[in-house]
Amino acid sequence: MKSALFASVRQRLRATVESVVARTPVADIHTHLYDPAFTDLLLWGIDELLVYHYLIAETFRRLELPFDRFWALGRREQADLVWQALFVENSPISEACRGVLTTLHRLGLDVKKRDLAAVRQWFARQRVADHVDRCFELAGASSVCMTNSPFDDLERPLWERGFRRDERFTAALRIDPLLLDWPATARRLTGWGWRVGRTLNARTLGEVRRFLADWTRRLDARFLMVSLPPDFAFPARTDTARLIEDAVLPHCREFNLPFALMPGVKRAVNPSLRLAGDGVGLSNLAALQNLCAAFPHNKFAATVLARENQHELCVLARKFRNLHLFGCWWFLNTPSLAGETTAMRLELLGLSVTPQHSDARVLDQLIYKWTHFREVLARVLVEKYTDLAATGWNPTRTEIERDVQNLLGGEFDRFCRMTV
Ligand code: RAT
Ligand code: ZN
Repeated sequence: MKSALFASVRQRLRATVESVVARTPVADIHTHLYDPAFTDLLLWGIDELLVYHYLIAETFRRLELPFDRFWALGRREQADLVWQALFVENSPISEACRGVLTTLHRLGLDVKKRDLAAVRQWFARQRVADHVDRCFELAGASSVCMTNSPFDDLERPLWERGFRRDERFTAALRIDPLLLDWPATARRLTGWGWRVGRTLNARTLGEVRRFLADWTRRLDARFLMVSLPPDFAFPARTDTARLIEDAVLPHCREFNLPFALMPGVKRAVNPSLRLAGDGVGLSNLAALQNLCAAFPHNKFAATVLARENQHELCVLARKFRNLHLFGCWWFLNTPSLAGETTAMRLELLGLSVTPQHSDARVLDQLIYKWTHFREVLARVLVEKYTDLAATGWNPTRTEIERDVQNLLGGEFDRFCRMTV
């Protein structure tokens, strides 16, 4: 009797949580999408979905074609090869494959026909402005944060010219080249008129801060970001550590902006795969701990790539209120790993995290990344609220709505606004 009663509590909670999680808009804090004003840089459509680098890596496992021959093909022919290898000759079970099908299905296309030509025809009839609205609506996204690099020759000119912003696309200032290859970046900055030198002396560091201030204002950046190799160390006698300490962190304090670190990526472990050739390594989180401890008046956001780092990362966030965890990044964005990572974070940190970002590179991917993650999140939350109900603490719908809003962007907003 008692357990029958409890099963019905659980069922009611499930219905509430699923409906709240499905309806709550998400502010997606990290994507590689662009404001439509960037025209061709905003990728969308079936061929872009198929040549996503996650799928390219999987396709090469099945091709005998030399890498160069693949890269010499046009995008449509590459997409044909991906479709043939991963969807026709094998069942599309992987998370990235399933994502294409979820996207098409939710757009109203009939995937069971396995008719790529018909899918292409449907996309050819779409207009980009309407398609942006539709993808946002189906993903339940209220805004997406772009990844904006002043060092990207394709996007820089538009920022310099100026354009009318679409408010749904917020900006983050990405500074990998600045922090990871100072000699080359110093040459580029000099070429653009900044008075920097190879040596990181006071004048150069001051000029880097002026550069950061200029681009923060130009982008109206919400935070600064860098991805880092697993062996990133701090403190250290490196250009990277010096630039962080004497340019990036003072800049972030001045503008009250978080600095987002993404450690764990081993770039180009197989360069033949190009963008698909990056790997993962176990990060030394002592660097992050040292930063949080040494700079209590800076705010750090972090997502770490290796599964094996996740527990230590949660414990670190328990110790430092100036550290905000976000996202199940890249190779962690699978239902099983996102599920375990999210459950662990909620168990150790409660609701003071941002459990996911989409990392979408193609507009349409917003649909599947959020459809899939909402399933994961609802599953985890049903467990957690059921555990609470077992104590007699019955979460109300209003409380559940508040919690989900916070997980899907509210907490990150609060972190951005807070002063430490
Ligand atoms: O997930 C990805 O698409 C990766 O290629 C990276 O872009 C990563 O998310 C990053 O921001 O460096
Ligand atoms: Zn990314």
